[in-house]
Amino acid sequence: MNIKQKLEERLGSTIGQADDKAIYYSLLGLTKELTKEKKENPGTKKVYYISAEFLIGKLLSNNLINLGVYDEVKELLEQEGKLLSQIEEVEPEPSLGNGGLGRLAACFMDSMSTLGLCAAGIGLNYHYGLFRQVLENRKQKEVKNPWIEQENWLVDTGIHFTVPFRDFQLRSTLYDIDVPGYESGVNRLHLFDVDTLDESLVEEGISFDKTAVAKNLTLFLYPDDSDKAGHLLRIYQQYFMVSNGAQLILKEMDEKGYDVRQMHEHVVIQINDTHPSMVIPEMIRLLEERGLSFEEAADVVSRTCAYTNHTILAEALEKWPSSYLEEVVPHLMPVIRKLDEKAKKAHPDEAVAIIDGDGRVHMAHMDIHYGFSVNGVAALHTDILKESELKAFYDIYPEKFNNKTNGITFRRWLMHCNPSLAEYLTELIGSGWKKDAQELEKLLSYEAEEAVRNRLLEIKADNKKKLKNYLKETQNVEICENSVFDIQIKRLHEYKRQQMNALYIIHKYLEIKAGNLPKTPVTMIFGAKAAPAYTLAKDIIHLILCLRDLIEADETVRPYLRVVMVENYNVTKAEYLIPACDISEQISLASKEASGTGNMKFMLNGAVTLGTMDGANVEICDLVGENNIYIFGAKSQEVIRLYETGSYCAKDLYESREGIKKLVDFIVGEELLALGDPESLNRLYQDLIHKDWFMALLDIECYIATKERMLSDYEDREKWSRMMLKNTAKAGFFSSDRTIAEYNRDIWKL
Ligand code: GL7
Repeated sequence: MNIKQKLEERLGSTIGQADDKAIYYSLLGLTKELTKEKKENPGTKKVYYISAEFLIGKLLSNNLINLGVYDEVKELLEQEGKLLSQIEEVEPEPSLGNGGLGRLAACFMDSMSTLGLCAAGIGLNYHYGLFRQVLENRKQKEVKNPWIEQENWLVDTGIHFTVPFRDFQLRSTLYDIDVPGYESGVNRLHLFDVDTLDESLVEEGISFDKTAVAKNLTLFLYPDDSDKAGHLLRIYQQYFMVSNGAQLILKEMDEKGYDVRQMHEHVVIQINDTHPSMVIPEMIRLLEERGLSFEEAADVVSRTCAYTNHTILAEALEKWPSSYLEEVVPHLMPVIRKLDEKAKKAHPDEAVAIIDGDGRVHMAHMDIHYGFSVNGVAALHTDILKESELKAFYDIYPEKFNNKTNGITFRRWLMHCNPSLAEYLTELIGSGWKKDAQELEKLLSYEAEEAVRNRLLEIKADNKKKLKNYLKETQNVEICENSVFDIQIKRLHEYKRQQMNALYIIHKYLEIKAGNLPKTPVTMIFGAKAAPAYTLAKDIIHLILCLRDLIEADETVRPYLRVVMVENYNVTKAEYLIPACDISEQISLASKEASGTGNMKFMLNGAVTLGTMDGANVEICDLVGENNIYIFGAKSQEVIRLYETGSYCAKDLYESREGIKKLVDFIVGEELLALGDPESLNRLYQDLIHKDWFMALLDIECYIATKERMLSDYEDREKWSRMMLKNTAKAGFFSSDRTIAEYNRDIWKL
């Protein structure tokens, strides 16, 4: 049977007669069936990538691409008057992740399958994700984000484990999502769930009884941890994830007849940030149950586990009070204490202790002592880990430290989200880039060809129109496709400095009011969720939405400047936004953004970066050269020095620079107070003057100047299109296939 026959058999009608929903569910079933026919990636050594989140996005198109039938299905549907992009609207986006860390895990799953590596992901099957963001009264409201409603990608494996806690135990069920590689074999994403989950526990918004663990364990990703019950719940989640993971690994080893004493020859456990760190003591505990001594178990686990650090922000480096661990997993504490004693004996330095003087367990420290590899996620980030943040560890274990600059899968972030660019590239340089992204460099030989550059501009213009239509349909906002699209989409955090971008908007608003009109209008687009308990982040959203409405109501400004906040920013929205972008905003305070991966997606799709020398921006700059990127602001060394000496003073800048004062004062000026919540705006205003922990005022002047220069360069279409071409051509390095090949070469050795 061919695909058409198979599809119509599932539909029980012709494609033409069926509605989008029926077609979607038939395609889902067919895709699962085609995936089953593929072979699993084989190997005698396997990597288990454990992660609290996998931000996988919708899967239909990507799986069709990887199975090699995307074009066939698309054409088939078109012959019957149907659009695949329309049909895909039916698919709910899985609520299994939140930020760059989760999206990275998803890109890695795609690349591990594609490279034919024997690998699996391990995580939790959240029912409601982080939350769905609703923008109401110029503020963010959180509601649950259900996605497992009908038939979906999850496959019930019928596999169960029992996970012990202090007062009770929980039975798990394992659900799998198949991950077909691009023209390659299949791996699995293993997601554990509890049988006793009770969705009715969630009242209005996202609040629920945090103590009813058997009923709430997999409801939400990162449940609110502003109180003790929240902290405990996160420990319950993490332990549930890793205990199931460890039991699954042992089960698979048993089935293959491997000796657990040789675990390191058959297994690598990649610990993605500190959320899965308890896998170390848990695996040791399980091996002790199987008769290994503590020393033997600790030794083999240390040769099996590798740790990736994704941030230097203290708040994200988990330190659990041992009293909390005693309350949830008392059976793990004896193991952790022994690990701590052993480490202290060899390395008495307080700075590298697992359990500190206050009885807190430093999860990252446990990972570094008892893992064989520690990697950062961009060159600058790894240097900062070695030279400052984790220097005490680097001095002890220099051989463990290595860098793996992040990457993105070009299947999703070019072939799927920007098919016209992908097709045009193939027309110019052949299709080799799909398997070897470095081949994109062949594009460089076309730089002088005006026709090629014009076609790149045309594709960009089409993508801008597509985004315009999408925003009109989904959010009822009308934007002008002929304006400059300036986009900042990422989690909302002070260090990412959306507040600095908001100050730019104020600057531009005042300029336009003063009669200095931009040649081409500018559309400032934001997409960001703020963590529910992060007050200042919510204040920043409020400021942006107030500015949006101020401008919207002002007929003298509106034709030249618009502000859009995309509601509930997620992977699907990113897939519309990124191909349409002109200016990619990557403006974190230098040293704070470990890598960033949005920066890579924008570059690949021909946007030009406006950024600081932070994270992977540094490597982008090296690749494209200073003439094809707009860099501004303090460098990481200077920022680190300012923190060390405590010499940054926002107030001095505010008081001494008239231009800065004018922008900051506008936040609590009468125009905005007439629209916004005075408490919220005031809090942000006070913070900027008295604290400004992430130094927005330090860089605001050069940020404004650089953006203005960029806008003026945008008018020179030849110059701009050369930059676009250069950015796409040089993006090959950022393929996650390259990243994963390096993980395998240096760490996993599969
Ligand atoms: C992050 C970093 O902030 C981000 O810069 C990096 O690209 C990503 C993947 O390595 O990891 N760390 C982190 O805690 N989150 C990230 O996105 C949530």
